[in-house]
Amino acid sequence: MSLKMDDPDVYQAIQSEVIREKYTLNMIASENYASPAVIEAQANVLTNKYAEGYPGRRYYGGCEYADIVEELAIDRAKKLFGAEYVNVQPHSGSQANMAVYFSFLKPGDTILGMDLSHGGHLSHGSRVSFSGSFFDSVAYGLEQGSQIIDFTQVSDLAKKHRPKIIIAGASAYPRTIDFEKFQDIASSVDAYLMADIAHIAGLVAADLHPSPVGVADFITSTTHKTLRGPRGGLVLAKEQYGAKLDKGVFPGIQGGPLMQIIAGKAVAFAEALKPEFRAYQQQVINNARALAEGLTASGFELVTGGTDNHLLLIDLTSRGISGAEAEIALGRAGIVVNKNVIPFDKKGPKVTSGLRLGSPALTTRGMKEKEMKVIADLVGKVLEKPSDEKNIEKVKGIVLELCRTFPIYEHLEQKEGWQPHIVVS
Ligand code: DSN
Repeated sequence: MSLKMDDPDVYQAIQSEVIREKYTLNMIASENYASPAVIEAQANVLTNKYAEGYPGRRYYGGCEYADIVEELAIDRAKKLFGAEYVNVQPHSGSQANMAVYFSFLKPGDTILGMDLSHGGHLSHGSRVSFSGSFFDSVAYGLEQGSQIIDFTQVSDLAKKHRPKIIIAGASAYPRTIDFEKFQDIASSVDAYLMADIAHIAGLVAADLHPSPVGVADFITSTTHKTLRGPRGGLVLAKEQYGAKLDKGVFPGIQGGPLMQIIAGKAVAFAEALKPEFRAYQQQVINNARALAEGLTASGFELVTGGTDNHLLLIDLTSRGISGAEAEIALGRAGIVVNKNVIPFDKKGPKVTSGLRLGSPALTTRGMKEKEMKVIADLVGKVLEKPSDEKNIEKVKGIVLELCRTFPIYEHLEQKEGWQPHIVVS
């Protein structure tokens, strides 16, 4: 019995994904390579188990081992972040945010979050998300010149609109976020503060970015970005909010928790408690800086001029190429990135004037500053002549060499008996 025999179509698609991940450079800032232990923890019989409720107070029998798994995840997350209360059940970052809003706000209340087009997230109040349709959302942005968060605007909007909650956090912001400043503003208008640390959770856990724990009322996150765990969500808070948040997650917005994912979270939190994790996060930052320096040396303009964290944004406005075109050209060379709007972008989200690049996944492969300089140079070469196939093939050769020198998931590649959809030359 095996997936390969029972369902060769799904098996082949998964194997092709293994090949794609092994032989391309993943520079998507929100992605990473979870460890074999995290992946194993998610692929097992825990997927069978209904465990609605919380450890020791479930609505189903047979939850004794589910309880152990969830308690391990909660205890480890508390230790990792120094948090009083943790909920590991949200299926995603958006659902972690939804759980906070629905626990403490009423439909029609005002929320103040970062503008999606300035680096915020859909669930921070965008009109196309539940956050912008259930709530009256107001958005703050970045200062035009420095492209850093405009705290004068945050404060002015808070005073004018008296939001019930202010959201600090971003999906595409390359600089340190001053949570204390946000808290001062939230306190001044009697609003809750929610810090969404989905992108920077690994840096926060490693003490390499100021932590909002003990500052913000609620902290939400995903577990799969810099934190390098399974795909999922997380809520941290002060103990006083615990009972309401527990109800807000279940039965408020979710049914049964995904126990196999919670097992993966427990494993990832234990990994993040090891000293090697801090060294990894330091290298993530060093690599993002090296990448920024390399790109600047190749003549690229970067939003804010550089980075303090794991990601950077290239402003392509002066290069005569859109983010969408650049993403496709780089993809053909085996460099996987995503187009991204930049602050005050004149192009829409399907075209964009920017690219978002991150270092977490490449750093997991063991790459360091030297490789970042080489990769910055390759990005420059592709975007110099995005339609020159010969040039792209040449770059692809160097990309493959880098991937072979810094291998990943060696144990997952099936060398015989199947045909990959992706041909590696
Ligand atoms: N889609 C994620 C990102 O790429 O940043 C945020 O949810």
